[in-house]
Amino acid sequence: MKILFATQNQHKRDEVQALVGHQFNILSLHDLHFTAELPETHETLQENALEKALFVHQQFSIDCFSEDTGLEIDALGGAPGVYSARYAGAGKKPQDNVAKVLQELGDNDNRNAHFRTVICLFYHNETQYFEGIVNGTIAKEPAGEKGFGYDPIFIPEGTALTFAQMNASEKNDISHRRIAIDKMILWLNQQVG
Ligand code: ITT
Repeated sequence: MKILFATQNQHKRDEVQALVGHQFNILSLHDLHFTAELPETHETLQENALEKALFVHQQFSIDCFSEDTGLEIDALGGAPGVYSARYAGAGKKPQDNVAKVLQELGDNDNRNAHFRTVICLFYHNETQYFEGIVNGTIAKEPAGEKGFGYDPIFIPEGTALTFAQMNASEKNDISHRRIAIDKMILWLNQQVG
């Protein structure tokens, strides 16, 4: 089955293609030569995910899904959360976002955080949501070159490594995105029998 992933983030697309295996062919906006930035104007991950999926559905009139992800840090009252992409400004620069998190947290001992992904699937004119959460802590300094975004400072529970120190498959085994995608695939498989 072919399905369009409404994202401009190629890292996300690559992770999701690896997660779903050969059963699904994940088309990206890049494959369709559609380069417009997707709107994210709301205050919740769910609303933003819906907005992105609707925007793309209106362009192509085909089933698609989008996802919005936030890093939610307890000691920062859940920030950067829904504002994760632009936490340090409109430039959306990952290094600046990471630096801002470390600066805001300072020496705070409470470094508990989680990544939360909300997928919005537009399938046969109905909307479905799937959520994935992974708990962890924020490192004192960035470590690792792999992954993307906040991966160099996020240490998932049960490990001593940041996501950026893990291979793609190690991150994919336990990630927020993995949990949400598994739920979506289960649901899609139930629809097609
Ligand atoms: P689209 O909206 O086009 O999907 P985006 O990169 O803007 O792409 P988000 O708004 O969901 O996507 O991203 C929120 C921020 O969180 C952004 O800075 C990402 O780099 C970061 N992020 C998302 N998933 C992540 C992950 O698995 N690991 C680390 N950082 C992640």
